[in-house]
Amino acid sequence: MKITDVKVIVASPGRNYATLKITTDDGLVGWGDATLNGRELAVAAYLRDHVGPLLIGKDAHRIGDIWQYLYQGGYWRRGPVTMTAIAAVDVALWDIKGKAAGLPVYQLLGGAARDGVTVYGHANGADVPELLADVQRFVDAGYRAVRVQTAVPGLERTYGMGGNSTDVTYEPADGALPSEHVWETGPYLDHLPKVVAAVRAEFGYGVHLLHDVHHRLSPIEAGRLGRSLEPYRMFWIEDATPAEDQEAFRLIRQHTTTPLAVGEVFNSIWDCQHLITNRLIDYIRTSVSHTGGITHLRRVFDLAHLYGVRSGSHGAGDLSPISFAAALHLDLAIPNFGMQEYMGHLPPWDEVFSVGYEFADGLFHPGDAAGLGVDFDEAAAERFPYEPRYLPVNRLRDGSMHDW
Ligand code: EZ4
Ligand code: CO
Repeated sequence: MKITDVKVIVASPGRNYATLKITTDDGLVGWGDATLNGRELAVAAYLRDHVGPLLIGKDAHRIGDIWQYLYQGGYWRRGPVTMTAIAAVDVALWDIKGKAAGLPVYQLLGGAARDGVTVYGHANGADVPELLADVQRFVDAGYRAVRVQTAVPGLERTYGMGGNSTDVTYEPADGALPSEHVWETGPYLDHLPKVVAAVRAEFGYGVHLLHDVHHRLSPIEAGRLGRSLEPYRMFWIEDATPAEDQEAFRLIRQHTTTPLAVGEVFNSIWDCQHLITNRLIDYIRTSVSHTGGITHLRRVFDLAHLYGVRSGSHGAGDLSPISFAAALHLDLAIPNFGMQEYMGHLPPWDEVFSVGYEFADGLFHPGDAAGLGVDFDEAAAERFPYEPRYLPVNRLRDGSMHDW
């Protein structure tokens, strides 16, 4: 089964997505997600100019060998652009293998280890009453887990908040240039425990609560936050501190029993080796599209399993439905699944993508179509051309750059 064509499509149905299409000589087509938010064209060029030509004529069944060929064979290894490109190829090849076998990808990964995949939704609010109403919306829809974020008094713009807090536009990559926000840690650290207390007072302890710190704290500040949230028994706090310094998580751990999740900006197993083998985290949140695809993410989760760390796959809206489907197949099959993020996608995403995954009673199932169960309409994609978009940046009051 030889690869005959490799094509990259960059389109913006709701937001920018880079999509990889691999075709084989027996007419099978596989889809991969090559989206790297705010850097889409770099991955598209990497695939179009440097990877596509190398794949023509290769046996599409040899997923592991092609992975090593692109990783070891590329000499430079790792990095978000490379690993997103390799992920797109890997996921497209799993899609093809599933179609060739007539089986959904999760069956090729060993079959279902659970009935469905528990997801958490994103509840947001400009203030606590608005947040409570949004949490109610998820509870009513059957979600068993909800991420809670609010605006912070005194700060104009905050991660998790946007024009309309009840939809997924709160975090657009929103400008042709990055917009600039102002950040202050003090008000946030004082505010968040009150927010979570209010959610617990309203909803009790029957729903899992999560929160995303988005890399904004120092390790000792994260320790303080984790400790102040202990009475409310969070499922996790996410990305409490930047993790280029993996050892920094030991400092957080020394101060709190609040579970820790991290990993959405990681792109290889080497970014979390120390975190996992030293048991410094509880959930590893690397994503299928930024961490080398199903092949590599499965290695990350297998390493994590050895050390009692569970999966927590990133599932934001800038990961396309192809990535979300791929994540669901892996989530369903691994022994140490923890939680899957589900942010949803902005209309008119469904004019371009059609999906087989389904939600019921708090759980997603990837469906039983052969392959990933996702289709991409190339003609429809042409109606939504690429638009330059960037995530915001944060500065402190004195103008210093800070993590957004
Ligand atoms: O800001 O995926 O947990 N979810 C997140 C996301 C990230 C985006 C960045 O592209 O933190 O919303
Ligand atoms: Co996050």
